[in-house]
Amino acid sequence: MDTLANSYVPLPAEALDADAMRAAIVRKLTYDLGKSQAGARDRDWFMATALAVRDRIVDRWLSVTRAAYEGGQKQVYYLSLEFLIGRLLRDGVTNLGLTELVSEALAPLGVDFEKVRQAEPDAALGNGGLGRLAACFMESLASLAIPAFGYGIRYEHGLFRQIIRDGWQQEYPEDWLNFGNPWEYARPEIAYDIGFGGAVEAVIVSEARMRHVWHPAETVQAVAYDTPVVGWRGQHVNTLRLWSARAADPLKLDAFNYGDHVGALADRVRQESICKVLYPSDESPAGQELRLKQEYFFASAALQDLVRRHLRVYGDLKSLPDKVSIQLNDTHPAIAVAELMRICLDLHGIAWDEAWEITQGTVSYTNHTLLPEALESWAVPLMERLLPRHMQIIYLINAFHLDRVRAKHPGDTRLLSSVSLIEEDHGRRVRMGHLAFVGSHKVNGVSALHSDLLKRTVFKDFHALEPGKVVNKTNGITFRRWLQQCNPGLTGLLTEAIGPAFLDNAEALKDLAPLAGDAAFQQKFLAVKRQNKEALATLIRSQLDIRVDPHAMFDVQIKRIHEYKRQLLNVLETIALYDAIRSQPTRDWVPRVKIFAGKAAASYHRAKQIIKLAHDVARVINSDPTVRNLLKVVFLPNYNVSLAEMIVPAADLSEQISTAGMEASGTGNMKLGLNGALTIGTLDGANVEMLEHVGAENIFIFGMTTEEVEARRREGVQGSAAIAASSRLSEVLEAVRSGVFSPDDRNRYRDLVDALCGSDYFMVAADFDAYFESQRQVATRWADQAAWQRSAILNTAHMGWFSSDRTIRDYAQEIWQVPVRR
Ligand code: 26V
Repeated sequence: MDTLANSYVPLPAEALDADAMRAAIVRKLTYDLGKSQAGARDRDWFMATALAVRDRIVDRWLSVTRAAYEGGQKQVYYLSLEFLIGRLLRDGVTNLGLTELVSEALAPLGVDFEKVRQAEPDAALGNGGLGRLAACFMESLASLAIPAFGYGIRYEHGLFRQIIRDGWQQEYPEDWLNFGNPWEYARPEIAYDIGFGGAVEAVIVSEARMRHVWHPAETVQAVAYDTPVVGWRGQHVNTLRLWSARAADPLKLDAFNYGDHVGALADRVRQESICKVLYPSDESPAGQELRLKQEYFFASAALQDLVRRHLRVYGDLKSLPDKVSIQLNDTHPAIAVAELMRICLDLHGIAWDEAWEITQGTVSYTNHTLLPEALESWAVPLMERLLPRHMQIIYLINAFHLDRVRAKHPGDTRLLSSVSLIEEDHGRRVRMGHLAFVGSHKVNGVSALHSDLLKRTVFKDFHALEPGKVVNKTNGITFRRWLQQCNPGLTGLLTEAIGPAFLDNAEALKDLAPLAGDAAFQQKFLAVKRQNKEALATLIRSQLDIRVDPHAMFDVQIKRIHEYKRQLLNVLETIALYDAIRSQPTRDWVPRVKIFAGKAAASYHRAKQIIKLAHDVARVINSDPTVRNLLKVVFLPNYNVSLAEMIVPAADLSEQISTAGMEASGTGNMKLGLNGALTIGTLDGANVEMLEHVGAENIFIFGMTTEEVEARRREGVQGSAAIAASSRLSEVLEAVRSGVFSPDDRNRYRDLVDALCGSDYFMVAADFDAYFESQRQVATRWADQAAWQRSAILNTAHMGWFSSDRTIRDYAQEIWQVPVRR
């Protein structure tokens, strides 16, 4: 089935005319915003431009949405507690093909599109990789014309704003909605009641049948806010539907009339707090009740919405698995399994077995981490109090599930307790990963290694019971944002060199490979990179008042700060290099700028300490005259999608140095590789597949493998062993420990160094020498610029497979069974 044929709506001629666009923008400014041109600021022009662009999306949006129902197409629903979207203006404008037109429309008004673009606040409704993946997937779903909805929460405050004071991270609230959001349509009429607490009544329907009625103690309304998501070339538009909480009873009028003005509002404030802030997902176990409320709130709203839509067209729920696919982005929406069962059983009177078939046939689950401390579970008493009917259903799911296991493996109590949905050891808890697993027809990991590890570790017993259920879907990134939009220079060069086919088919980037050794092309490739580096250097200068040389190697590590990602390893290597430069200042050192950016979870002290160390080291190195311009250290504050879009095109070296076995995939690795950075990395996550695609001579792989890490941990080898064996590392750690970089507080890093001497859980000491050595090979390659440029070009050429279009096609084919154009 060609999903495009019946949905194509050409842009009206007026939409392609710069004068008409200008008039539209001015109309928006005047009549929607009530501003004069003279008084308009960049932010106002942004709003007016976004509203005018939005108008050009709506007709298609409405028509393709209608066509999907009428054509009986299967719908994909992507349930995610996070969507790390960033800005949307350039996304919409690029995909509609209006980039030049909008610039032309604005120029005669004396308005610079670039400034307008930058006035848009980032929608930071996510923590990191998981949320950004959801945003890339939404864009690819639309580009592939797969009818889909994203469901999530419209947080009033996204991820905190990071401010660095005296080297320490501080968190401030993010107010992305302060000046309004031009992309969203509020749908106050699309609202669902979400219940919490209360009791369950068992009603006898007949001798053979019992019906359960949940009487919640409290209900909150979920109200829809829709954002159109326009695909590449503007042919298809999907919906991102985010839910906001609205108190069912906004004001207790009697209390108000008695003069209790605050009390009259208290319930409302409490209920509406559900969508106030994004939880930092990489913070220790979410024991918080509010987090569970968020999870149920959005999962229930999504299910009520999609069930209502399905019933309107098909009349009953039997056909749900044929017409609907629900993808759970991690376990955060896993309660959807119990909620869909409840809807089938209690609201539609469907018998258990059929309800289970419908649920399993519809739902699938993506796992994004193996870290045991990151696997979600909820205390049974909390679940019983907040979601009493769901708890009953989970017990029943578990009972049937364990019956099946017992029938296959009688007497195997170890197996039973391992696969039980209820953990009995540390107080009774519901294991959300287990619930998601049993409620799904497919479970996937996000890179080949990660999926294999899923089968070997967390889901080992499940995998043995149901081989074939765990599959791999290696992550990808949308090339529209991460190449075309963020790197127009490179996009232009590529188009000139290999033609525009790669814009529609990422694999066509391969055509670049024959040019990798071409000296003239290398010069052009280098020139683009240089220009991007100059832009970043300007940003660094304006933000930090540090001058960096665009001719130096830009060595970049940008991601959440976490011990397993090993920014500490990078900082320690920086110190070692500093020592080496100081002891031989006249050697032919390769000039480098070490660039860091990333946020630490607010309560993660060790991660904040690492940020502080990076700043302490930066201060010492950047002010040491013997180092001159050979080494600079820069920490750019408040890492977000927009900052990534500045750094990624300017990077020469991409640091992907996580402890093997700990990074499920990584996606920054792909973004940086696509933009011509060489990777230095471990055999972890999708680095493994990057190695296969770019070839061993174009990537720097070092360090212990997953198996070696496991063995070393099992044997309990201490970090002190590695330190004793390395005079270089010993010196570095002695300097850190003794306060060379923290003269104001000489004990600041004592515990940090002690942890490395002890268990060295993340193998920082164990991998140090291998990493240092690999970095010297990087420098050697850099010294041969022709060889470096060749590798850089081949990285871009071989990154096509990492397009999220490929990932989404794989999901469509193997998990969702929806047709997709090739
Ligand atoms: C959660 C937690 C919670 C407890 C403390 C430690 C910790 C560390 C990490 C996490 C992240 C959980 C989920 C997540 O964000 N995974 C990321 O998903 C990306 C998209 O699949 C993937 O590229 C990253 O490798 C993976 O970390």
